[in-house]
Amino acid sequence: MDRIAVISDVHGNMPALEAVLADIRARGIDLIFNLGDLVGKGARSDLTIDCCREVCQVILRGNWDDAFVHEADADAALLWYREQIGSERRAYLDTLPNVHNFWLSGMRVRLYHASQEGVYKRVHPWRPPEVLQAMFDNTEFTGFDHPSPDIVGCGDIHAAYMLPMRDINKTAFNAGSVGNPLDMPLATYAILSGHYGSQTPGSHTIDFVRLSYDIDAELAEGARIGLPELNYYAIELRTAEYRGAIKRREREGQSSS
Ligand SMILES: [Mn+2]
Repeated sequence: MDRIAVISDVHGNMPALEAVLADIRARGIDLIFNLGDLVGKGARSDLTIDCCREVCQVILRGNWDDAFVHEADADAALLWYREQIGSERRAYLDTLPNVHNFWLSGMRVRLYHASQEGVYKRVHPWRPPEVLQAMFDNTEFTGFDHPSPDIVGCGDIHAAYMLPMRDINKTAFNAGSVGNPLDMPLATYAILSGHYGSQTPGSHTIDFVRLSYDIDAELAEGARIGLPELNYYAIELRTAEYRGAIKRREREGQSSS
């Protein structure tokens, strides 16, 4: 059996990435596929890009990677992150592909960052069946050169899941987030096993790994280099609550007082 580590949404958090890579190495896994969002939020987008380029065989484009390259209306935080990575890494981010298709024990697997519609089109697992089933569609974004997959793997929402869809006999999974998990404050990734590249039916597995890592070290690095919105970032890492929800609560608290 071959094993593939599927990592996503590292978001510049090097202590989390190092914990995940150490775990992957300890298991003897040497295929690592990355579903994008290498950058933004965390302290070291620059080092994260360099490290992932070295260790990942596949790196897909995420919405933050795309915004780092193409967002014309950049706010102060985005400009700070862009400055950190410099022009060569920014040009590299613009080379990242949308999808990766492969066979695993007779199953067609497709990986992408967020959904079949693009990096900015989010799908949560509580959406209606027709929305979830559309995750397997071929679109302009996925291309039309491979048939509809049996298994789709994505990231983007920073929350791991596995979702069998009995009506269509397909499975979607979300690899969770390495560096900015919003389901529980542990660095998360997925492991696929099966015969990589084989069209012969056989067994496969989809597993999830949750790891504690040095959150204090990441926040200390953020403080040292003046990371934007460090206070919100600290709450996200320690409690897994999204900063958008925290800000909304703060606004509501102000308006009611
Ligand atoms: Mn993300």
